[in-house]
Amino acid sequence: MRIDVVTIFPEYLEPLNVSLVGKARARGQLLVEVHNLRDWTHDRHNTVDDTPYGGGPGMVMKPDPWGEALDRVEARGRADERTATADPVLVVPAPSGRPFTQALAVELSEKPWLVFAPARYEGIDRRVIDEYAGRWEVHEVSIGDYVLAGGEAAVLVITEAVARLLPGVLGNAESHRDDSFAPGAMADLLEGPVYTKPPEWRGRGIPEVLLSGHHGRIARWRRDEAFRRTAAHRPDLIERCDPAALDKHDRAV
Ligand code: 6GU
Repeated sequence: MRIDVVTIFPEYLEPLNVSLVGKARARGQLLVEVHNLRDWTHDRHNTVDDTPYGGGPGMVMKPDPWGEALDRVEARGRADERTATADPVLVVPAPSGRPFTQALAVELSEKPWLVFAPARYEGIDRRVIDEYAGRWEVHEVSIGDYVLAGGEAAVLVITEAVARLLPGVLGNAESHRDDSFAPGAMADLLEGPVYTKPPEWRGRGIPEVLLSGHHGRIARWRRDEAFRRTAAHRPDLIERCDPAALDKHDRAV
């Protein structure tokens, strides 16, 4: 996969050199290019924002630098044999976007080329998104019901969620299976608690069932713990789940 990020804070994306995403880049499973939006300004002050039409507080990102930047990013990707025939998918992080979910992470992980356009200030001039929506697939995405100062942190979040789904990036493909929000047996339940050595720590032991070696009972216990945790932390997930996805035992828990 190829990922381009256009931002006025390239240094904000440095965590993409670390850990899972950094390793995927080093292995060549993921190509990331971070571009400075100010490289496509032409005035002495490298201006990227201006006052909003219609008045109001804050500033709006000017369309010109974005248009030049996104056109250049597209040309660079097309010049690269790995994305020469691919279509860019534009991801615009914004609190006004559609909620980012595991399902969208899976969808994006199947694309060969993502271009992120994180905004600062009150957002990007709408004509930029409308222009590229006519040429590319565009997703406006929010990572939660709170307001960040800019979209860069959301780019880190979305990139990590997507990168770990790429083939070969996670050591053990089974690690996806029981993810909270993964489709399958534990559908719509959060993961329950986990334990490792030592068997006693500060006087606290391990739930006996995990030491029993009885796989059926362990699976039952994990399911119950997942159900309990979901009911406590995310009752909305239980409300909206298909009643058929709950087993008899869940109701007793
Ligand atoms: Cl994607 N951007 C900003 N600025 N704030 C947010 C967000 C994104 N998602 C939630 N809050």
